[in-house]
Amino acid sequence: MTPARNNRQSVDHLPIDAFRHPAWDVEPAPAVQQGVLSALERGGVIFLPEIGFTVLPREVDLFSPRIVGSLKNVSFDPARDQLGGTSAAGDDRHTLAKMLARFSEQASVLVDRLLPAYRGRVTRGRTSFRPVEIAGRKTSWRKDDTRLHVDAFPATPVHGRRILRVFTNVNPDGRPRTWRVGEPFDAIAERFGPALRLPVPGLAPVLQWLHVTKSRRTPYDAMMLQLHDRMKGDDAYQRQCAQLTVDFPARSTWMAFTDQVSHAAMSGQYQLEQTFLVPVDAMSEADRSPLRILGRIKGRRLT
Ligand SMILES: O=C(O)CCC(=O)C(=O)O
Ligand SMILES: [Fe+2]
Repeated sequence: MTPARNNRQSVDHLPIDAFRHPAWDVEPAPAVQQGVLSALERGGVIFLPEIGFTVLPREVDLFSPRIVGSLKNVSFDPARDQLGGTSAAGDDRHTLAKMLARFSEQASVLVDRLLPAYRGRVTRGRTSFRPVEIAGRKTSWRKDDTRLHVDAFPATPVHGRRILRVFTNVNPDGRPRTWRVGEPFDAIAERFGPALRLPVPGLAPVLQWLHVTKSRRTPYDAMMLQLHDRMKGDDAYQRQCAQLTVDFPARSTWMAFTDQVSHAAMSGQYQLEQTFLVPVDAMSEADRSPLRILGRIKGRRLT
C-alpha cells in the first residue's frame, strides 16, 4: 500500500501515510479526518491511492511538453479564471483552462472534506499542469526541483501562512512520479537555522516598490527563501541526509505541507497540482509550523 522504498539511509519516521479514501467529495469519518490532520501537521505526506483525476479524450490530445514552450508549467488562477505559461490558443486554450478549473475545484472539495478543521480558513492559490518530463530537465540549481528542498515563493510572500499542496499524477502511460522525501523540518531547522540571516531592515519595501515581490516580504519569507537555497545548494546534504524514494503511481493523489516536508521530484511527466494557503492559527498543532520553529531559533517574531 505504501509506495516508499528504502533509499540509502533509513528515516526514523514514516513520512508517507496512505489513506483508503474513495473519492474527491466523500466526507470521511471524524477519526480519519483527525488522522489526516495530525499526519499532515507532523510533516507527513498524505497518500491517496484511490483518488485519480478523469482526463477527457480531447484533453489528453493536448498532453505534450510543447504546450509550455521553454517553461515548466501551465499555470491557472482559479479566482480570475486565467491561464498562463502556455502557447495554446483558441479551443485548445479553452480546453486546458477547463481541465485546470475542474481539477482546482475537485482539489478544493477534497481539502474541505478531509480537513474540516481548516474550513473557512483556506485560501485557494494557483493551479498548475506539469507536462514536462522531470528527469534530465535543464534548470539552474535554484529552480532544480530534483534537489531536496522546502517550498518558498520568491515573488509571492506567504506572511507565515502554510503552503498546502495537492498533487495528482495524470500520466496517461501509467508511469509513476518519483519523489525523494527527506528528514523532518526540526532536523532541517537545526542544521540550517543558525546560518539563516534576518533580512536587512528596509529591503522589503524596496523589493515591493521594484515589483520583485507582490507584497511585503516578511523576515519569515526571507528566511524560508534562504533555507530553500541552502538546502538545494548543499551537494553533500543532498546525498547524505536521511531520505526515502517514493513512487506515486499514475491515477493517484497525495498532499503535504510542502513548506515543511523536504521533497524532490526525480522523474515523471504529466501532473496536476493545486496550492492552498492556511494560516498558522488554523492549525491544531501550530508549534510545529515552520513559522514557530524558525521563530524559536531566532528568538523573535518573524511576521
Ligand atoms: O512536480 C513535482 O512533482 C513537485 C515539484 C515541487 O517541488 C513542488 O511542486 O513543490
Ligand atoms: Fe517544491
